[in-house]
Amino acid sequence: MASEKILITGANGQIGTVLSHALSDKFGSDKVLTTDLRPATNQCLPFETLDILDASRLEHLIEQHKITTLYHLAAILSAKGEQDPAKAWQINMDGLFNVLEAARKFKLKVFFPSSIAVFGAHVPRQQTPQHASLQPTTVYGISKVGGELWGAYYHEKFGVDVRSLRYPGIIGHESLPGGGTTDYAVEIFHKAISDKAYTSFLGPDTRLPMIYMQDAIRATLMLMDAPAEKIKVRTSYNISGMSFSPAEIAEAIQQHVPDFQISFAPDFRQQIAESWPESIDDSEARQDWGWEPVFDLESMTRDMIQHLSITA
Ligand code: NAD
Ligand code: AKB
Repeated sequence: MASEKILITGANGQIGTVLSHALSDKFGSDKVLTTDLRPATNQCLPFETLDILDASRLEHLIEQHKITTLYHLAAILSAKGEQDPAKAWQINMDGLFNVLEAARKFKLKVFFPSSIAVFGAHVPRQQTPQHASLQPTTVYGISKVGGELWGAYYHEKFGVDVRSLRYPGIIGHESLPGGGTTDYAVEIFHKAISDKAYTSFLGPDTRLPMIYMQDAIRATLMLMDAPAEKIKVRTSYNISGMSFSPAEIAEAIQQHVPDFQISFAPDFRQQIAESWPESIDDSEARQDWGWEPVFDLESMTRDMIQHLSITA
């Protein structure tokens, strides 16, 4: 869309830091307004402070900047959410309502990231299918199930073009994670470079679905670019990149850092991880809009080590 003007909430987080630059490369830096509760540290894009709970400021910014598309990334993630469930529920649900209501009023297109955290008991943990029972055990997962359903409702009842992906754990060298259960898979690289040792808060054999940042950003742009008739899932699409355990990623890192040592001290996040799938079936995203990941464990590890070694 030639006149597209984008607002990103939670733009200073792990994904927003990278997505905002990808969108600015695609549409031009004057077409992207980044917003967050906390001030920008290294953002060079236009920025406004925005608490997503402040609906009137959100609407003011949308009007002032003639926004057409909103990427709603502001949220509290799984591990942080368990430490303050009421706050996580408020930010994740009331924040999304403010976004959906603004989208209805101003006819915006919306991207809402969901998560593999929507799954819980009673699903196959290998190749978890798109359409499965959603009984999460974290407040984060419950908020994402609610968010998916509200997105589909706003699409159905009000014609709002809400699109969504169930991201796996995202690994990238550009930014640090913000309080999730999959954070270990980013931390491990930083510690491998700085200390040649890492203590994992998940046990050695805890497999989880993961995706490299480049693939996650590409999936997001592909989904948002796809013609509306190709979007058959209006709750949220499963997408997959790779699957591995802490022991397996440590072995992949040892190919590049031979004296790297891993130890294990599982904490409360172990239980969260055990409630999630080990791998994801993303065949509907592949069929509907041509999704295919590029990075596997080996190529992601090589790229992470290369980038982090340069900046170390
Ligand atoms: P993050 O924690 O790194 O960033 C979230 C950002 O939201 C932070 O910069 C924070 O300051 C901001 N924020 C928090 N409360 C806010 C409020 N009240 N108002 C405005 N901003 C507020 O998270 P992320 O990893 O970048 O995740 C972005 C989105 O993607 C979230 O919805 C998350 O659930 C989803 N997601 C992320 C992953 C992942 O592995 N990173 C996986 C699945 C889904
Ligand atoms: C988390 O661990 O909370 C996130 C996610 C998979 O949603 N990274």
